[in-house]
Amino acid sequence: MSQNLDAYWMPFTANRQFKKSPRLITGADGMYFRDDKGRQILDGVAGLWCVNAGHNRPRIVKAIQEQAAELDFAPPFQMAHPKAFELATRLTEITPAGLNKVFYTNSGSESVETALKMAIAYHRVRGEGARTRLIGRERGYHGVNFGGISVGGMVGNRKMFGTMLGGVDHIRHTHDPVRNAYSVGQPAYGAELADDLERMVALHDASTIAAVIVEPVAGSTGVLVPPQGYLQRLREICDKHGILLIFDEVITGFGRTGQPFAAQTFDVTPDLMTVAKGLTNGCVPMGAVLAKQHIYDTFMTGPDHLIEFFHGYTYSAHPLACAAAIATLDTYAEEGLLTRASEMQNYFAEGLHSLKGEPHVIDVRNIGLVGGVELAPLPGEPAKRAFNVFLDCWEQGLLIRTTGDTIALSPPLIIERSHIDHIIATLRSALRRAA
Ligand code: PXG
Repeated sequence: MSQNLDAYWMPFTANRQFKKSPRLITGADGMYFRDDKGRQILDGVAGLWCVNAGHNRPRIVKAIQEQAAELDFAPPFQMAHPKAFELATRLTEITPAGLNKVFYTNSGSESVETALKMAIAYHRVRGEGARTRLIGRERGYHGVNFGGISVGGMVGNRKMFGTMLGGVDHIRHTHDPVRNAYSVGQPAYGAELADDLERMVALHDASTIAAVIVEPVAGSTGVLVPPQGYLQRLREICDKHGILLIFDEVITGFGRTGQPFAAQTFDVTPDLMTVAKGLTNGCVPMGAVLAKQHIYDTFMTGPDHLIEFFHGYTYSAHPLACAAAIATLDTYAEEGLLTRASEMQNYFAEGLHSLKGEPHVIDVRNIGLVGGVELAPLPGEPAKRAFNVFLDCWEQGLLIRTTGDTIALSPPLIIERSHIDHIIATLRSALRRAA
């Protein structure tokens, strides 16, 4: 390796381990990455839950190239370019009913900050300025900015960073291996865990609570599928108390669970919805917050010439991102990808659940084209066993993700049965080799 690896401080990475034995990706096509040794690596995680249509799709590549040559940048404040409107309209054609206003950001983390600020400001504008409290959930992941880690519930992402936002509380997570281990799809037990929001109301009073934010399927914490009835119950409690419900669909959006959005898969519509990742097929950074009409309307008061919502980013609605997103939506539509996970999920689930009984496996979880395989940790060394399986799979030409001791799979939605067979066989052999 002739390249100098010193200067780059890598994100969410074991830098020293990586720099001792680098894993360098140099190209990609369809279901595969190519590494610097010319090996083909099957992508079991759609990059990082984002490349839903597979890699280097020609229509998207062309759209980005043409856009770069035509309009490189347009200021998004008090200005706009046509594709920003075109994309917003296109998005609202596939989003859950009523989520028809689009605010652009550049990442999932920024979408989360935006949604939290929107929720607090919304209540203030309509005269309930005391509603500032934000409720997250234990084990939640909402990106890495201060709002997101405050409402988030993964201890490793929080413990280093001081006191974070005040006025935040958390409901319990839904992971219940005693009752729900090896559930296929939504687990049967745990709808009552949504009642924890009533506990928050009893403690803080609804009049102080702006919003509750959850991932419909928790991804980063190790694939936690919502128990049957849980999200419905959360929706009911929010409605009862005037609390906004925010779904963080950064990984569940754009077909991952079998419908365009998890809100549709589970038939529960939030008031605000955050997206990113699959919005541009991972090609250009972009995120968005989808809001209900009445939330937008609430802000549209006061003199015409005044800004209604003091928030936005230099790169909101960046022309390259808009072009990439429109071409991505075209690709999804042409190939039926936003519902393809519903066709593939049974085969995927069968493969995943066939890993029950393999060494170290203590649970298997799945929904759509998301899979979680939880391993018993090595005694005294949490996360190491799964990381070793990750390294073994990489050597065998398969990219997976691990978080703690859970292996997460979220392949591109163009996946074929033969790829699923290959993923499961590779994983099985790695598990059998694992210490
Ligand atoms: N919300 C959710 C639900 C996410 O999964 C973010 C927000 C933040 O998005 P950005 O674009 O700011 O990274 C995410 C990100 C993993 C993994 O391996 C998942 C994410 C990021 C990194 C790793 O599970 N999701």
